[in-house]
Amino acid sequence: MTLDLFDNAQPEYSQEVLEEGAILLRGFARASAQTLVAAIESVSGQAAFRYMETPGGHTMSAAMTCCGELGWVTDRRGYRYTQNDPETGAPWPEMPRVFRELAVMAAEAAGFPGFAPDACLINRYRPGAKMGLHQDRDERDFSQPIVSVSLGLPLVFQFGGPRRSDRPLRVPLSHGDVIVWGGPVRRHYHGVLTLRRGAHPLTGDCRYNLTFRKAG
Ligand code: MD3
Ligand code: FE
Repeated sequence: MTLDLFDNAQPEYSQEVLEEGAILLRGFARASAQTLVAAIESVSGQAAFRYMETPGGHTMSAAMTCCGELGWVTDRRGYRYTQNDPETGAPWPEMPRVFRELAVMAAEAAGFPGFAPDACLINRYRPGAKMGLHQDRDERDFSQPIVSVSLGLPLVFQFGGPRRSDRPLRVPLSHGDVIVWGGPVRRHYHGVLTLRRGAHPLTGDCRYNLTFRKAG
């Protein structure tokens, strides 16, 4: 790890353990937020945000795009990781350096050194968008954590247990918050409640969420 990795770290952040293996780093991404949003714009200029269809035929209310060696897609055929954007046939855009550095630093700060993400899913929520309780289980290696970064408008995150019926904890997430999920909680159900209207100085009427994964 080189020193310049730390240039993107927010000096003022606080650490909160939601549950063993679920570490909330409040404000960790605040100092790099402007660079992160510019990088989101660069990625989405190459691989546009799109509303994907679920295998059940529903259209997701969050728009998505990806970067890195692998990208997550869903359509009528199912959920999977692909090397190419199905919309263009081109490889997913490279993972911006600021993305990778932030994810690696956050994982390290939470006790997961050596995180090597090969996929970043970018979710864009506009008012009215939500994500129901689900598990992330399309990745090959569950020993690696997932790092999630919230940017823009705040919302309420739902953190459940290993069964869909487990009552979820509600966690308000705001701009710059990062959560690292590793160990057994990596398989827990989670989702987000409907995004409320608002205006954020950096993102306007939306919230972005970045999730970094080791998928392959
Ligand atoms: C807990 N995204 O992209 S981030 C997803 O806010 C996703 O866009 C939500 O769930 C969002 O799959 C939630 C927090 C998160 C992400 C992955 C997890 C929590 C997680 C994986 C395992 C356990
Ligand atoms: Fe998820």
